[in-house]
Amino acid sequence: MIQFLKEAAQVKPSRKQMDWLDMEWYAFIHFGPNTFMNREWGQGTEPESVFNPTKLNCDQWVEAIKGAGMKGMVLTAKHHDGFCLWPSKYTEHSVKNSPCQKDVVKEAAEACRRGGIKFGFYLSPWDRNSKYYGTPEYNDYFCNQLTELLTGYGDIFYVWFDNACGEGPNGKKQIYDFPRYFELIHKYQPNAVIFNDYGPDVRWCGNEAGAARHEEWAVVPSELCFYSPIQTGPGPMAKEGSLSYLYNTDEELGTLSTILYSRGLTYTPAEINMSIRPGWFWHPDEKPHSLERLFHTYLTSVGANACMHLNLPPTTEGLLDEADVERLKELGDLVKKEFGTELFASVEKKEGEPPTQPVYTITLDRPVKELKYVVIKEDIAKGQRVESFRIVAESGSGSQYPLYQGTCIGHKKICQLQDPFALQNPLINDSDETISTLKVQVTAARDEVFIKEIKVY
Ligand code: FUL
Repeated sequence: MIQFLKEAAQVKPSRKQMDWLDMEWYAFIHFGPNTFMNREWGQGTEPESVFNPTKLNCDQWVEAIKGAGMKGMVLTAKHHDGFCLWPSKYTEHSVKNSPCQKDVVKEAAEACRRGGIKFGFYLSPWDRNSKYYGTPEYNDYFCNQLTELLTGYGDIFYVWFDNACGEGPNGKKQIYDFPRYFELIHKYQPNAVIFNDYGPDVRWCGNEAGAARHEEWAVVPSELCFYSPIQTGPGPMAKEGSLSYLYNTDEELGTLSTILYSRGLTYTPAEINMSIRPGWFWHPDEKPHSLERLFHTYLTSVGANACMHLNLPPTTEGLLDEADVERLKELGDLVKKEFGTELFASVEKKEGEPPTQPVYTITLDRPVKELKYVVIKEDIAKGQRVESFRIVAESGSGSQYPLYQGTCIGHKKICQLQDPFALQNPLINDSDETISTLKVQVTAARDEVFIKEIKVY
């Protein structure tokens, strides 16, 4: 068991995964014929003429995204309807035969470049329009399109595959050649991370509601389904990688030793994705979600060892909806307000503690009456190790109060001191007491702990 944990602690992220985690949050843009048909999934039979954004302006998208502090954008270059937002040489079902006549991928990539944010794309393998779908030729078709996108639009930070494998024309099913797709990405855009539900670089959190789990580990069991052309049931995307999960896997995955020695563990952090409004595509009768809900998702994604991928669907004009822009601004402003100014404090590691149970003392420059957040980062370049920790406050008079009890940390843990998982904090409601010192005590870890940063807000 101890050996197993030590091996789990050795599983490390790649440089590109670390760069991606540092981005923390970025936008999704769902745009295409569905926008004009008021649909979520097109059938592939929509005439190209429906795609007619009258005021397309990708700079407006970027301005809103950047203004909120997000670091990138991922555009649906092709959704399940097979319509290409760029003038692909390999199909007639694209912008080139629409009244729009613009290469929307190019417009978006260039706007990102101008605005200083990163650009990536979503390319749906499920194509309800292509006549090749359901035949081996489809993989050639798909690779040709993928190559166009990988080679024609500058640096790509992210290739996002929706793993859906539905029926094509005449109920045809397709076997996707993912290893071949991945090879192309590695060849043309070696710094791009790949999302394909189960990895290889980023995995799905298992729902589209923006709901993260209390414990989201980046080290999860690799599974055969990673490179299998047809996925069967949930893989590690829907799992948290916690010790109890890894340990109780007999039924689903086999014994612990089978996992470790035949399938191994992999560093595959989660993405929490959701749309700012109910649909992925824009619908005139929908409204954005509440600020509370979006901020909660921010805390439990960016602040829980994952990234947040927030969809902002342009309207039929080709602009982001003003209501979404306004809500996004509120969200960005709230993030800046809550995390813009940290409290001055010094952090010291106590000598003599066991390497798996270090204690960090945080001394505030001046005592405060209220604390909102403690933000902790592990040095994940060395692996993810902390299993559990607690935060204790010391008042000016020397009394100790439990503030928070947490599980994993990883890239970044935002401990919200009033969240439902926190223990009651008597200091917050007590007008006489002040906090001068905090202790972060790691209570269990898989191996020696390396904390990179602790900040207090
Ligand atoms: C899903 C798709 O079916 C939805 O339409 C959307 O694109 C979402 C992000 O992925 O699997």
